[in-house]
Amino acid sequence: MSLESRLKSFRGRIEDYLDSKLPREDTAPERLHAAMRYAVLGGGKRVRPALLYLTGEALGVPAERLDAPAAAVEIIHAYSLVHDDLPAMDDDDLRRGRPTCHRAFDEATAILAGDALQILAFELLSADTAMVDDPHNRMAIIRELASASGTAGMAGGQAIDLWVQGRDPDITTLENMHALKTGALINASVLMAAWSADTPDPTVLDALGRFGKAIGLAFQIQDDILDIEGDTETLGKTAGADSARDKPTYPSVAGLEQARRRAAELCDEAIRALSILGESAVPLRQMAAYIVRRDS
Ligand code: GRG
Repeated sequence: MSLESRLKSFRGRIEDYLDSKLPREDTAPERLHAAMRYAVLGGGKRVRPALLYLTGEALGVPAERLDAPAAAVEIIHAYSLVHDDLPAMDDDDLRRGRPTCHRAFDEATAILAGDALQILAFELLSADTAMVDDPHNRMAIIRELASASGTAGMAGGQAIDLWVQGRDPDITTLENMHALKTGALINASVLMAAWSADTPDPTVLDALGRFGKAIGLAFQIQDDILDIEGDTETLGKTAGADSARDKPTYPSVAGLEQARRRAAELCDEAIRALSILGESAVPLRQMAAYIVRRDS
């Protein structure tokens, strides 16, 4: 099966699962539920769930075990986009080709929807009965997502993002910010799948950790490149928003050519890290290449 067909089938799977787990908008509080569903459903590439399913597939983990972890990481991602778009943060009007959550609803509802989504992700991970049996593995899955979302991950990266605005950071600071803000959740997607195996092998965990870190950083560098080269319609969000806000990005600090070189280098590094998995990791290697050649 081609990578495109796999991605399409994972997208369908996670879409149905998310739809079944999000609170219905005909139950109270209806407006909050509607905002949560609006933020999660009907858009997005679903890269993090796809990475999680592909990693699981490479390790022979049944897909049913991966549904709750895949949904949890996508729900955390959706919450981060809702909060990132708020007037107090990036103040964006367009996300996934339609008005941002606070524009479609209102600011207070968007803040609350983000908060409730964050909690829902952890509720799913603590309650799902199809996940890996061993409670130690389940705790590791919860820990991966929690630490990737907190100050050692996404929230920490966002704090650096706010701090660097109007400053002139060096490339090390910028890479650290990207690794935390975006890379940590992508890495967690890979590691949550690895912890879903019956007996996770420390060597495989280490290799997948190196893979996840490299593609996580590459993903954000490509995002920075697309902010310059992409168009609003294909991206589904405002192209050029970073430059308009005078936000330091990989290309603005290191130049476009160096940004492209670094993304390609990280893609190679990611692919090399998978050597111990042999043939079973071919789709994951294709995914690494997709991440640096994507146009949205
Ligand atoms: C308030 C505690 C607290 C935390 C907020 C807002 C926030 C933390 C973090 C923001 C992190 C963020 C939005 C990073 C950008 C990541 C990124 C590249 C998003 C776009 O991801 P895609 O391309 O989007 O996968 P789709 O729409 O395809 O899902």
